[in-house]
Amino acid sequence: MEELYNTAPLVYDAIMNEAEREHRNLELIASENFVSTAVLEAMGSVMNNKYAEGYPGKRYYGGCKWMDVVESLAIERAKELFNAEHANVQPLSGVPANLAVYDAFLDPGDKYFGLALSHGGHLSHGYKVSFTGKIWNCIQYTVDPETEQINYSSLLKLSKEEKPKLIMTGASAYPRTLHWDKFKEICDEIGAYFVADIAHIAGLVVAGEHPSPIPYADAVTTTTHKTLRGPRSAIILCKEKWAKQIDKAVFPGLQGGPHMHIIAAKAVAFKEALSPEFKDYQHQIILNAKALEEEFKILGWRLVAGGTDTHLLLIDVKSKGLTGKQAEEGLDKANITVNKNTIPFDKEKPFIASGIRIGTPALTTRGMKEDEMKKIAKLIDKVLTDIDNEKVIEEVKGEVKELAEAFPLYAEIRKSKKGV
Ligand code: DSN
Repeated sequence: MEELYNTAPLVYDAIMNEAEREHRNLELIASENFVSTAVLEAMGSVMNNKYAEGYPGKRYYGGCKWMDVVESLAIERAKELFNAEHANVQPLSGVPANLAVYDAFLDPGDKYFGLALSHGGHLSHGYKVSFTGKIWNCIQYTVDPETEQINYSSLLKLSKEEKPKLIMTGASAYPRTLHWDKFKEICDEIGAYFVADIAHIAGLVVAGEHPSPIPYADAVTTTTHKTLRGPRSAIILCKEKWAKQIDKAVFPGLQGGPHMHIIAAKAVAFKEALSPEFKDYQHQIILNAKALEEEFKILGWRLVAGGTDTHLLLIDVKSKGLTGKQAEEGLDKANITVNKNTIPFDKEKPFIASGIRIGTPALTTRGMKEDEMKKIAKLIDKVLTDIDNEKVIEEVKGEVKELAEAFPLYAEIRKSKKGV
């Protein structure tokens, strides 16, 4: 990154320091991952320079020949990956993708359902401070107080009472399998559109490690940077019959010029995701999450919904007298990165929270397996059960360093670092 170093040394330095941080820390944020250098190269390419409003073969700007090539590759690969009839690869990220789908199916003020934030849902599933909760009338459904999982009978009952025009399904902090067939039955019963946001589990879906909503849902949204391990962005998949209105909602409804460098990177990441190695990677993500589950249970931690079927776990740290914020900060000091997270029926605000969310996609990319997961669970337990003990934190930090060195990340990039 010679030119960057010469032009903007402080930015160069921050980027290099971030590469070092990503290597040195144990990254357990369930929504994060490490992309390949091929994906990074596509993102940092001249594809950034071009306006390409419109769609392949139908642009509002001249000179779009190579834009059409990369966007068509991304579209075809997305369709193949998910076995979808139609793909729109232009959404800038997850929230815009969800906004576009709501716009395609709803009029302002229409009623829809979304899973409540503290029950595992996402801001863009109708949370009150999000535009998705202001433009449309969102009723938030919750998980069952006993199982901490979706109760499909209760959801059916509520749906019959409220008659939403659309049900948004999917989650950002729900550790169990989502049963798309049951959601579909509910939607059919009341004549609602069925939308699935699979941002967290898209990679698992591609690899057959989680059921796919594609056969059931009218539209499916996903970010591309979580388990899917692509650039920071999103796509929408839908039945052919909705293709026109989805495309219209994305452009010109919500967005202007698509980010073609990111679309190029999506085409790269989707090619990687079509490989047999990607399937093995997704399987290991699940094995690793199960290993964490087993070890945390042995160590006496309460897991929301009793455990996990996916890439993530939610630990109720309140059950051992901590807040999520304290746990996150304590672990951060030991170079273990997690995020505080509300848990179902949480009495704390999201900024404090009673839980932490832990996910395995990023460390699995580094090559860590079940043995490392068990070790990491023990390190987390060591910090959380003695959170004010600086000596313990230093000890754990040392063990984290050893693990990080054994599974190096972005070694070539870090090796080239110059001082500023
Ligand atoms: N903010 C993301 C997450 O961490 O789950 C969802 O978009």
